[in-house]
Amino acid sequence: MNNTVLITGATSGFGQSCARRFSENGWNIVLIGRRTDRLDTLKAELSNKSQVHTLPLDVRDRDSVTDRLQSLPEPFQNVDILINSAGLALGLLPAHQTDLDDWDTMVDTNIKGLMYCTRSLLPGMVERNRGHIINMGSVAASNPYPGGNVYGATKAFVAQFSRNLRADLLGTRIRVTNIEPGMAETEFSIVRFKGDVPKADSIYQNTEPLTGGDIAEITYFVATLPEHVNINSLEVMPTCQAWGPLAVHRER
Ligand code: NDP
Ligand code: 8X3
Repeated sequence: MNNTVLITGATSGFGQSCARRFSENGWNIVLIGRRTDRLDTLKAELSNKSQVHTLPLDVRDRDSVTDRLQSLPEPFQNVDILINSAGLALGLLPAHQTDLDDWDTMVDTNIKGLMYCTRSLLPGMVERNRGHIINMGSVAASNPYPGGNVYGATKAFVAQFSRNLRADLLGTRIRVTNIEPGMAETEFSIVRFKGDVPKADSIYQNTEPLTGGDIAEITYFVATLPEHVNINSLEVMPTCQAWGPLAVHRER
């Protein structure tokens, strides 16, 4: 029987690249995202290497997530790896100017959606004493920046939630990993800037950012280490990115 990986955010970016990477090795794959056309296209692409099940789903919908993830068809029922990649940043405005709806959307997706998916699949993993939760955190969890306000805070949640899961799961063979990427060129910035492609492109101009393929390779590595090896967190940046000095405001 093949191993099964369930990937949220599979219609773009890291999730889509992970689907391709796991498919290369014949894994059964469950693809989750809201854009049905993209799920169908990816399924068609991967179907010669993998058995693929598509699940058009909004991870913010607690009842649907619970219902659909707990009633997966054969041969996808026993999920070995959950990759929680669905997530987003919205805007870069300072906290006092931001749209409260954007904050809600980030909390509902990056925190609550990730919680719902994890909670739906964990009991089966514990019962089988086998599984791996891989969360897409971010360097934004521990590196504050102007306009990062709630986005970074949601990723700080992901970091602590990942560690706390490890504490709860001690004594089982279930692994938990938080992958924390820096700048990566996906649709992330197009979403952040609400469809303003030139603005999104300017973020990556004259740089060599991480790609979805880079993160998929790292995810596959983490997932296929021997079962007794748990990477707790893995922070990765493109070589062209590093930290700057702390900002100091000076009165004139
Ligand atoms: P993309 O925008 O390329 O992909 C985001 C994915 O999330 C899409 O497949 C989208 O699918 C899905 N998604 C968003 N909202 C929902 C929802 N409510 N329900 C279901 N699926 C949803 O971005 P990335 O691949 O770059 O981002 C993946 C993760 O990595 C995110 O959590 C992001 O915060 C994190 N990250 C990204 C970095 C970067 O620089 N790119 C760096 C560090 C972390 P659809 O719209 O079809 O629903
Ligand atoms: C995405 C990386 O630096 O834009 O999580 O927040 S950053």
